[in-house]
Amino acid sequence: MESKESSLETSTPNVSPSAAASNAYALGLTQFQGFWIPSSRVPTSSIISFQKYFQALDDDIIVASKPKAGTTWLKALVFTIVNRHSYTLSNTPLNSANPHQLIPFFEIKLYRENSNPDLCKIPSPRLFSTHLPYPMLADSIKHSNCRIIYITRNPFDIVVSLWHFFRFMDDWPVEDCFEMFCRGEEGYGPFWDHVLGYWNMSLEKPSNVLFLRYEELKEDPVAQTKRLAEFLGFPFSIEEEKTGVVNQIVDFCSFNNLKDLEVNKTGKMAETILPNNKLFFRSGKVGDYVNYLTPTAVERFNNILEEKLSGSGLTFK
Ligand code: PAP
Repeated sequence: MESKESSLETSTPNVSPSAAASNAYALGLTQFQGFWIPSSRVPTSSIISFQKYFQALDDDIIVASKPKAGTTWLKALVFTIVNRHSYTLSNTPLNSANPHQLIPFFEIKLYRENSNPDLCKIPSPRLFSTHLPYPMLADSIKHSNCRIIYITRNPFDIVVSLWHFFRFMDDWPVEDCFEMFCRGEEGYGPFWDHVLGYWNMSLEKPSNVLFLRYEELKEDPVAQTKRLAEFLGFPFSIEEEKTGVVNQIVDFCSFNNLKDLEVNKTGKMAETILPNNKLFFRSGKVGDYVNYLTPTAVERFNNILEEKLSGSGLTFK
């Protein structure tokens, strides 16, 4: 794989398709700036435009993740926390829009539709999202004081979630998806480089980058929602805590509540190739991978991960 630093200096797409492409998902990937980008849905030109034109503001909030790590859930929480004084839970736009429509992706939506969109009129704080790895973010983000919340998840559940998600294109074997992860050739992968980029920044700039895990959110959503609100600069008051506001937000953003909203049951986002929004809500469980991956496969990936993450202090249970 080429050096990420040097590839970032060029504005010319430097792409190469996956050599091992054997299914619709893999065929849509290209190697770009050191990572595998699903370029059939995310043209590299939109990434270049984002890197060139996006001007971060100090109060911007960016939700970052690898696909299937809990992005939709985190977006719902962030939107609700930040806008809780403007909307009640009964009139929040989340009742009629999928979280992805309220916190747009730089590369999948904003810079794909327009190479230099006018983002000045978005009310403060502006909420954005990205699946791009840290090295591929616009420099203005790295040099600003804006806040990034990164969510990750046990990679085995990510593999299984991703495999299910893309079965609408191709009924591919879960083993193929797993092998791609082992090679580091999945969308926005390698997994280890993606997660390490944000992990290291969360250590270096803890007031700018918050590192969250899907499993922690599942285990104690109330504590993690408070942590999130504090990091975002929208802490809950004692009064709010006493009157149950945190619990209400957690319940509203829960898997069971979001998945049953009409927009998420039957809605579809016009700008995507996805057949419906229901695909974003499958089972929402921790550890579902044991039903799909063999212990040998798990051990193999664990060994790869141990080597790739060694010395970083980052581990996955
Ligand atoms: P995306 O990157 O395509 O947006 P993302 O939202 O990151 O996907 O991940 C989807 C996973 O989060 C799905 O996991 P599963 O396949 O293992 O079930 C989805 O069910 C889960 N998910 C979505 N919303 C919630 C929620 N509110 N609480 C918990 N899990 C959720």
